[in-house]
Amino acid sequence: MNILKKRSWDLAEREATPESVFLNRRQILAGLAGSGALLGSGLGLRPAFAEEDPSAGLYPVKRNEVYQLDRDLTAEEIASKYNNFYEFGSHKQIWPAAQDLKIRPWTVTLDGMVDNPQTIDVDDLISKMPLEERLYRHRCVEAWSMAVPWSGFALADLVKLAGPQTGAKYLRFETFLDPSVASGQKQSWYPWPYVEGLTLEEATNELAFIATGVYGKPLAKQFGAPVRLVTPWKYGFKCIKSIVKITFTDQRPVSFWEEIQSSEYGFWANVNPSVPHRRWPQSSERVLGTNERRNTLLYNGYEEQVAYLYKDMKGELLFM
Ligand SMILES: Nc1nc2c(c(=O)[nH]1)N[C@H]1C(S)=C(S)[C@@H](COP(=O)(O)O)O[C@H]1N2
Ligand SMILES: [Mo]
Repeated sequence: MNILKKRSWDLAEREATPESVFLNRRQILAGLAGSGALLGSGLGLRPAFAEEDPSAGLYPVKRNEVYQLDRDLTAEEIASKYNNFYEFGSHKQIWPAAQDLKIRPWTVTLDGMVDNPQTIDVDDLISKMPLEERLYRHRCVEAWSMAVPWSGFALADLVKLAGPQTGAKYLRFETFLDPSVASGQKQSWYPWPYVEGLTLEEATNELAFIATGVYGKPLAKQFGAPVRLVTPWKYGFKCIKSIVKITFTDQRPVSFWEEIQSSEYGFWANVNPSVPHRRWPQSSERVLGTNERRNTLLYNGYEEQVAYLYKDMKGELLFM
């Protein structure tokens, strides 16, 4: 038989947020709720997305067309089943284990050198921010890559909410700590919780983004729900997941991987094809889904937006 099956990697960019599909699903769900045929009622209609997520109704959000890709988006099915999230295991198939993470209630604390220190409920935070969708490339230091439609808001808006004081130079991000849910955190040789850092200047660059959703829905847990950082010009490990705290400081934060192995992982972690990592040459990357090999681009293709940040830096290891 000749069945024409659409391969997952045929997903075209314009299908990233199949608005009609999601809207219809939402309408159907609303209809079901109204008719008493509730979710999880045994009809097998319980959606895999937005389970108990009060922000589900906010998505999909309008795409910001400024951010264009040079490749197809990675299919959701591929991107959501190949993740790094060491809290749930040191392999790529952590998505089932990550479903144990409770993402409500959830608060994010903004503290340190700020005028407006606060602990804010994640839904209050999301409702305050102008949400948009951005298509970004994502490049892991392990030399695989994908292209993903994030939803969320500019990190610069969150910086504004905090109100950094004079002298604040860095943002230090922290992931939740709960070994009873995240069994990886029982492995005491790792310096939990996961920590990452940016300079204030990087954090207010237009590309720096806080993702609250992906593929036109709230973030699935394995992507780092309910809030995660996205810095597409840096190696993926900078994109800290499931953030609970952001501290503004004058001290350069030591990140999780830097603490573990400072000869291999540094603070800056900007993508550069001509600076090999000890274990992975960085000149090319494997595209998830297609396994195509592509040449890696300086700053992951975002040189125009970010090169100025590093122009006058001498003696810094910018590319590890
Ligand atoms: N808290 C936390 N954040 C994390 C990680 C992690 O293990 N824990 N892994 C990082 C790495 S190495 C990568 S490549 C990206 C992977 O993001 P993805 O699973 O959404 O592709 O998340 C980053 N953020
Ligand atoms: Mo990574």
